[in-house]
Amino acid sequence: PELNGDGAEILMKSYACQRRTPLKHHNAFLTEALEILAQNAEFNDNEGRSVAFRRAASVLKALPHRVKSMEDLRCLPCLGDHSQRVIKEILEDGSSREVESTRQSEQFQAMKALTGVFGVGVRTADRWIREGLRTPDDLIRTGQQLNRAQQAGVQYYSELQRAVTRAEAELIMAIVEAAVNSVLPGCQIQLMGGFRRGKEVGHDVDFLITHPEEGKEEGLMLKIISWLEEQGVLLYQKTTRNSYVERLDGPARSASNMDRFERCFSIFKLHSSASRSGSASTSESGSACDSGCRAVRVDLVVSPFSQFAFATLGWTGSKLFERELRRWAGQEKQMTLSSHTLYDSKQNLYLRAQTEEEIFAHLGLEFIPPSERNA
Ligand code: DGT
Ligand code: MG
Repeated sequence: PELNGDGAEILMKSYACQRRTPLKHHNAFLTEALEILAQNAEFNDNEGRSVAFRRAASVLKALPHRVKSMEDLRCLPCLGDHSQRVIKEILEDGSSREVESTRQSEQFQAMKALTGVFGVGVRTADRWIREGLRTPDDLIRTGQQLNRAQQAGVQYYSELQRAVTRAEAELIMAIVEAAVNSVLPGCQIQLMGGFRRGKEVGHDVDFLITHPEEGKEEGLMLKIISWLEEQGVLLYQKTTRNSYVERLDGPARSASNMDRFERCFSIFKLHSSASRSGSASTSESGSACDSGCRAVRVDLVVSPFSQFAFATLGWTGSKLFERELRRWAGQEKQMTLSSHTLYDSKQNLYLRAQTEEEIFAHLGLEFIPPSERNA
């Protein structure tokens, strides 16, 4: 087994949901490289390869020390031949040729720029690149057909590229609280995603909303959105309706792993001055984002109270941690975990939970707090 600097044994579990992964770790010089290759595999629609690199990176994030030699990797799980080759090259030469040439390739950079547009996925970006387009400017210049989300994505591109700070997230929290409290008192509102895991910046701000009286949350999203629109807060919004039905014979094998909550993908408008001074200002209406204004991606999710613990666990992330939880549930426990429920296929029943702790217990896992789910 692997020994750390003090000669103590490190037992690295193989599922990320069995490990504690802090936000700050000792191996960013390796994990950033592996994550470039993971991202490139995603751009090539190769999910298996992408997950392999992400799992390898995640193991290094959980190590309590900096990797100095290949010896340090003995007995660690999830490090395939390819990842080991990359790590070896970085340890010996300071960088990996494959990683650097990927990073610099025109294809990779164009995919990064185009999938960086809100509303644009890998397939669309790939089609555009084959047509010779490279940047969001190219989309405007050539008059590409864009859907409503993509139009907003192009319009607010540079704003949405800027990282969202925790101060901005808290400002948005205050606005969301004002909206929710004025349309339905007594709701619970939780900051989710990276900010719940302790990140100081994010690419968006995620919120989960529920009401302790089951059923009261029905129709809530539309009311929240109307309130925000009246206040002139929204630059863009698209709301999807709740379509979750609990089936007696267990969860449907859905082709998509998107959850079926009432959900709103939106772009909020903040006034830059307010965003700097930390005070909310929502008085001005209108939907243009002028020079004194900041555009921020915000995701709102409404969950029935009975599913709140599952939704909380499902929307905290990280994405790899979520993926590993589901894999653990399926492969090790014959259970199906979603952001709505946990179904036990051996007993043919849904396992209820009111807290995240209860869900980890049902899964036979030690509880990992949000700040250590940065897998
Ligand atoms: P960020 O925003 O880039 O700083 O990082 P995160 O971790 O906040 O990532 P984000 O905002 O894409 O997603 C927040 C968490 O919510 C993510 O860790 C996993 C989960 N999540 C996002 N979208 C979906 C979805 O469609 N279904 C489910 N089940 N979970 C999702
Ligand atoms: Mg987020």
